[in-house]
Amino acid sequence: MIKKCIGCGVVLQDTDESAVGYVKDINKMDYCMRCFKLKNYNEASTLTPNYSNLELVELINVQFDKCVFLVDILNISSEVIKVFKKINIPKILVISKLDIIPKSIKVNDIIKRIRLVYQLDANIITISSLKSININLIRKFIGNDKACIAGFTNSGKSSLINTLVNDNRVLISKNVNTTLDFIRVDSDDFVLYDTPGFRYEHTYLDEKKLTNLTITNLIKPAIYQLKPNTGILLDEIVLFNNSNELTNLTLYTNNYLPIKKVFKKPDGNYLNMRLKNQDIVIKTVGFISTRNAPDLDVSKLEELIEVRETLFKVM
Ligand SMILES: Nc1nc2c(ncn2[C@@H]2O[C@H](COP(=O)(O)OP(=O)(O)OP(=O)(O)O)[C@@H](O)[C@H]2O)c(=O)[nH]1
Ligand SMILES: [Mg+2]
Repeated sequence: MIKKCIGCGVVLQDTDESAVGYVKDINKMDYCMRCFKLKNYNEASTLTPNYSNLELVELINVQFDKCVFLVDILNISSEVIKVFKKINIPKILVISKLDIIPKSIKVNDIIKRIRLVYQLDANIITISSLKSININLIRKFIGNDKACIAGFTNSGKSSLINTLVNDNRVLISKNVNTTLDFIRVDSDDFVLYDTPGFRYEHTYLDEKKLTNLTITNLIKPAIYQLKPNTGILLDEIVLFNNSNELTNLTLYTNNYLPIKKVFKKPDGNYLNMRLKNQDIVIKTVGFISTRNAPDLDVSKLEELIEVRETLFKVM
């Protein structure tokens, strides 16, 4: 009989130590070696799920009655919404990790803005698994149907499953690609499926060879008023105000990223932007709202950056 790892969903095997799903004793162990190390020693691995984004969409569309699709509040981008739009079974877009944004930001406004900015006609709700906010709305949506919890990697799918069943069933971690395969989770009320995360085409994590930039605490939006010909350095990303006006930037990003002011533009390639009430999304880092940036140079690879009409009312 096939036995699967209860942490990540891969098939367990006790024959090849270097292959996926290895356990010393298949009869006694429920976690593969990788999940055991991740769970007990927080040792990250570089394994990725064995499905392309397209394969995942196809499997979700044929195997399930309903799809709960998560995106964490700092990582909403056209790449994510494009995948959500490909799901053709009854679905709900769930904005997760609501607890990390300040209470002053009105949730209903965000939902309205998402609909408008991404031209979405879908059912959208906001949740926090950590603080158990709006979890009942998910229960109501699922009903008695065969539902899966899907979304990009690290969006909080497994955390939502554990909150829904009120038990630590599946492995969660701050790293990307924790869940590697589909996992059936039974509870008294329903059957749910955890799924491997969709992968971003290109991210800041790849750039930096990092496995996580997870934000688990409330972010404090950092507000910068840049004088003419000054800039900020966000880790390695430069935002430089070339104009002769003040430029306002509000950063909704990982608090761990070092931020420095710069008074001379560092050498490098820049994208020039003229922005008003727009957001610069930096994939897997968060986003920066601009009230007024008439001549802003932004460094770093083009694929990491996306500009959109602002989602949060600029503070
Ligand atoms: N603040 C906050 N953090 C959360 C919440 N839900 C999940 N997280 C954190 O987000 C990180 C990823 O959570 P997971 O549940 O493992 O995410 P996942 O979508 O299953 O990730 P993969 O399996 O890797 O695709 C962990 O550090 C969680 O603690 C939430 O509601 N609030
Ligand atoms: Mg997971």
